[in-house]
Amino acid sequence: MRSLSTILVTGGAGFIGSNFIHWLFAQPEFTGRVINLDALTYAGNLENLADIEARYGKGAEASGAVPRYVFVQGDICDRPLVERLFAEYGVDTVVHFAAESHVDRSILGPEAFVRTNVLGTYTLLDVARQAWRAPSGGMREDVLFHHVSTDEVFGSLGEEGYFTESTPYDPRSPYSASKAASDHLAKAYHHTYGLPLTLSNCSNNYGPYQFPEKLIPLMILNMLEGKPLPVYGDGRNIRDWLYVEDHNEAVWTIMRNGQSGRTYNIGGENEWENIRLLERLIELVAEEAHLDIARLRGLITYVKDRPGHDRRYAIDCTRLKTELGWRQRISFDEGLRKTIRWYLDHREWVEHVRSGAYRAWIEQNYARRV
Ligand code: NAD
Ligand code: TDX
Repeated sequence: MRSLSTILVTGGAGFIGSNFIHWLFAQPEFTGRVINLDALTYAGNLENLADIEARYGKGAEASGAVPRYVFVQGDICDRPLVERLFAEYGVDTVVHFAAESHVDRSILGPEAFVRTNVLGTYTLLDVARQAWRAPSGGMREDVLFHHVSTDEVFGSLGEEGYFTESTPYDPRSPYSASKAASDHLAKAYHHTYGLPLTLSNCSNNYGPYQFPEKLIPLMILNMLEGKPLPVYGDGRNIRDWLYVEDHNEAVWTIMRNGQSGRTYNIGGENEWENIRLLERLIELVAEEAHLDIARLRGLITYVKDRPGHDRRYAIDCTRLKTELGWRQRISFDEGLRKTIRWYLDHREWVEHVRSGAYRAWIEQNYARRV
């Protein structure tokens, strides 16, 4: 029986990780604690979790009580630090979100991707293997390492077909190659050492707290600011979009009920050509922000294509639906409207993450806690 009581969340200050921590604390069945290990790269922002810190962090609990939320600024490649966290807090679960995650950045500078995504994942797996040894010599059975991965490891589809859990890996960008390597290491630790492990490969996420370099927040903000809307190539590349809360519910479902050693695909069953998505987004932003639709359409600008740009991703998530009973809850229009409203209401957040000004905010609000 999995304990799921002291959960090391890596990358918990990023987009999906911070949404996961919010989502987890909102689940009545979760009574445990979260240790959030994040290096606070450009993509990590503690403002995302200010409410969680205030409610569950140090100082929120009656004196003497153990806080249910602990933030540690640090690098997943820092082995002594990771070992210390396992020992100090008695970590029984890892959910590993931390990564360099943006394809365009991986094309410009692959090294950080290899370091964090490959070496960092190896470090976490190896510390878990040592920390979770059972007295009998095997592995404890009440522990779990959940590795969060992407559909991009499967490569690029033509007009037909879907990625299933048995699709051969065929990564084509430095980002997806580094994620594929991390998946292989995670599976190897399960097969070789018996590390209790689940793994998920998810399609494109969108929602609050996403750094505005990814397609949907970038386009929303450029519309609000009257800037060009850059469409790569012919705009006909296809992605399968999923609201971030649906992803996180899937991750938690797998952590609770997934079979150790098994991989689960997570997807929106919601394929859109980039240009069609942008046209719909323009209609919704015009409505939500009361902007002139013709003016927004005039901002569409075709630009040079991304090198090696994968044509189509589409996920078959039948396994997750039939074996674990998960399903998507948020329709695309509903999710896009929520996302647009969130960016409209959080202009200061946008300013902070773009300028790095949130670092001053962190200095004022957090002591380095290691
Ligand atoms: P993100 O870039 O928004 O956040 C990554 C977080 O990891 C940041 O908080 C950053 O500070 C932290 N981090 C980076 N390097 C670190 C290091 N060396 N040590 C500790 N922390 C470090 O990413 P995201 O979009 O939230 O993605 C989270 C995970 O989900 C990634 O593993 C990604 O591959 C996967 N994923 C993302 C999507 C998507 O559409 N965004 C889809 C499928 C899978
Ligand atoms: O300005 C842009 N113009 C454009 O046409 C940007 C930023 C993107 N695009 C295109 C490229 C892709 O076809 O839009 C699509 C989506 O691009 P991204 O938001 O960069 O996402 P993608 O490359 O598909 O990867 C995302 O999904 C899988 C995440 O960034 C990954 O972390 C995740 O693993």
